[in-house]
Amino acid sequence: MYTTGKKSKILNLIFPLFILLLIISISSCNKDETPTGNNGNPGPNEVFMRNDSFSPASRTVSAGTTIKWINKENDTHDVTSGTPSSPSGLFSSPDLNVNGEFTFTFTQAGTFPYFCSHHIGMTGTIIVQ
Ligand SMILES: [Cu+2]
Repeated sequence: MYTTGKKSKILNLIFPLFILLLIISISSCNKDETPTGNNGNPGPNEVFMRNDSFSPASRTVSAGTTIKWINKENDTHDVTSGTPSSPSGLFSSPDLNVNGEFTFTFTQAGTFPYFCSHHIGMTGTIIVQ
Protein backbone atom coordinates (compact mmCIF):
# COMPACT_ATOMS: atom_id res chain seq x y z
CA MET A 1 0.00 0.00 0.00
CA TYR A 2 1.27 3.46 -0.92
CA THR A 3 1.42 6.06 1.89
CA THR A 4 2.26 9.71 1.53
CA GLY A 5 5.14 11.19 3.49
CA LYS A 6 2.76 13.15 5.70
CA LYS A 7 0.77 10.04 6.62
CA SER A 8 3.84 7.99 7.63
CA LYS A 9 5.15 10.86 9.80
CA ILE A 10 1.91 10.82 11.80
CA LEU A 11 2.09 7.03 12.08
CA ASN A 12 5.69 7.28 13.34
CA LEU A 13 4.42 9.54 16.14
CA ILE A 14 1.27 7.63 17.04
CA PHE A 15 2.68 4.08 17.00
CA PRO A 16 5.25 4.54 19.86
CA LEU A 17 2.58 6.37 21.89
CA PHE A 18 0.19 3.46 21.40
CA ILE A 19 2.86 0.96 22.57
CA LEU A 20 3.61 3.12 25.62
CA LEU A 21 -0.09 3.25 26.59
CA LEU A 22 -0.32 -0.54 26.13
CA ILE A 23 2.64 -1.13 28.49
CA ILE A 24 1.18 1.25 31.11
CA SER A 25 -2.25 -0.45 31.03
CA ILE A 26 -0.71 -3.95 31.33
CA SER A 27 1.46 -3.00 34.33
CA SER A 28 -1.46 -1.35 36.16
CA CYS A 29 -3.54 -4.53 35.65
CA ASN A 30 -0.88 -6.58 37.46
CA LYS A 31 -0.98 -4.14 40.39
CA ASP A 32 -4.72 -4.67 40.87
CA GLU A 33 -4.37 -8.46 41.13
CA THR A 34 -1.70 -8.29 43.84
CA PRO A 35 -2.89 -5.82 46.51
CA THR A 36 0.22 -6.20 48.69
CA GLY A 37 2.62 -5.67 45.78
CA ASN A 38 3.80 -9.28 45.74
CA ASN A 39 4.09 -10.27 42.13
CA GLY A 40 4.18 -13.70 40.61
CA ASN A 41 2.39 -16.96 41.10
CA PRO A 42 2.76 -19.66 43.74
CA GLY A 43 5.58 -22.15 43.21
CA PRO A 44 4.84 -25.88 42.64
CA ASN A 45 4.60 -26.60 46.39
CA GLU A 46 3.14 -23.26 47.48
CA VAL A 47 -0.37 -22.01 48.12
CA PHE A 48 -1.04 -18.27 48.25
CA MET A 49 -3.72 -16.67 50.39
CA ARG A 50 -5.17 -13.68 48.58
CA ASN A 51 -8.60 -12.22 47.82
CA ASP A 52 -9.89 -14.28 50.78
CA SER A 53 -9.17 -17.55 49.01
CA PHE A 54 -6.46 -20.21 48.68
CA SER A 55 -4.69 -20.19 45.31
CA PRO A 56 -4.60 -22.77 43.89
CA ALA A 57 -7.57 -24.20 45.80
CA SER A 58 -6.40 -27.74 45.00
CA ARG A 59 -2.87 -29.11 44.74
CA THR A 60 -1.79 -32.69 43.92
CA VAL A 61 1.62 -33.71 45.27
CA SER A 62 3.57 -36.86 46.04
CA ALA A 63 3.99 -38.20 49.58
CA GLY A 64 6.79 -36.48 51.50
CA THR A 65 6.08 -33.05 49.95
CA THR A 66 6.19 -29.97 52.16
CA ILE A 67 3.53 -27.43 51.27
CA LYS A 68 4.13 -23.79 52.11
CA TRP A 69 1.18 -21.43 52.53
CA ILE A 70 1.95 -17.71 52.21
CA ASN A 71 -0.45 -14.91 53.11
CA LYS A 72 -0.22 -12.37 50.30
CA GLU A 73 -2.62 -9.73 51.58
CA ASN A 74 -3.38 -7.40 54.47
CA ASP A 75 -5.99 -9.69 55.96
CA THR A 76 -5.41 -12.27 58.70
CA HIS A 77 -5.77 -15.90 57.63
CA ASP A 78 -4.92 -19.31 59.03
CA VAL A 79 -4.62 -22.86 57.73
CA THR A 80 -6.59 -25.52 59.63
CA SER A 81 -6.88 -29.15 58.51
CA GLY A 82 -10.28 -30.73 57.94
CA THR A 83 -13.55 -28.92 57.29
CA PRO A 84 -15.12 -26.03 59.27
CA SER A 85 -17.69 -28.42 60.79
CA SER A 86 -15.10 -31.15 61.44
CA PRO A 87 -11.45 -30.06 61.92
CA SER A 88 -9.17 -33.11 61.58
CA GLY A 89 -6.48 -31.99 64.02
CA LEU A 90 -3.65 -32.89 61.61
CA PHE A 91 -2.34 -29.31 61.44
CA SER A 92 -3.36 -25.84 62.56
CA SER A 93 -1.35 -22.72 61.82
CA PRO A 94 -1.26 -19.63 64.03
CA ASP A 95 -2.86 -16.47 62.65
CA LEU A 96 -0.86 -15.36 59.60
CA ASN A 97 -0.55 -11.67 58.80
CA VAL A 98 0.77 -10.28 55.52
CA ASN A 99 3.74 -12.36 54.25
CA GLY A 100 3.22 -14.85 57.09
CA GLU A 101 4.10 -18.45 56.19
CA PHE A 102 3.10 -21.91 57.38
CA THR A 103 4.50 -25.26 56.24
CA PHE A 104 3.33 -28.84 56.65
CA THR A 105 4.85 -32.06 55.29
CA PHE A 106 2.35 -34.59 53.94
CA THR A 107 3.75 -38.08 54.55
CA GLN A 108 0.57 -40.16 53.93
CA ALA A 109 -1.39 -40.56 50.70
CA GLY A 110 -4.95 -39.26 50.79
CA THR A 111 -7.17 -36.24 50.27
CA PHE A 112 -6.67 -33.51 52.86
CA PRO A 113 -9.21 -30.68 52.97
CA TYR A 114 -8.34 -27.54 54.93
CA PHE A 115 -9.90 -24.16 55.63
CA CYS A 116 -9.35 -20.70 57.12
CA SER A 117 -11.16 -20.32 60.44
CA HIS A 118 -11.60 -16.56 59.85
CA HIS A 119 -13.46 -16.77 56.54
CA ILE A 120 -16.43 -19.01 55.79
CA GLY A 121 -15.95 -20.57 52.37
CA MET A 122 -12.17 -20.08 52.30
CA THR A 123 -11.22 -23.72 51.72
CA GLY A 124 -8.63 -25.79 49.90
CA THR A 125 -7.53 -29.36 49.32
CA ILE A 126 -4.17 -31.12 49.15
CA ILE A 127 -4.27 -34.45 47.34
CA VAL A 128 -1.27 -36.67 48.23
CA GLN A 129 -0.46 -39.56 45.92
CU1 LIG B 1 -8.94 -16.30 55.81
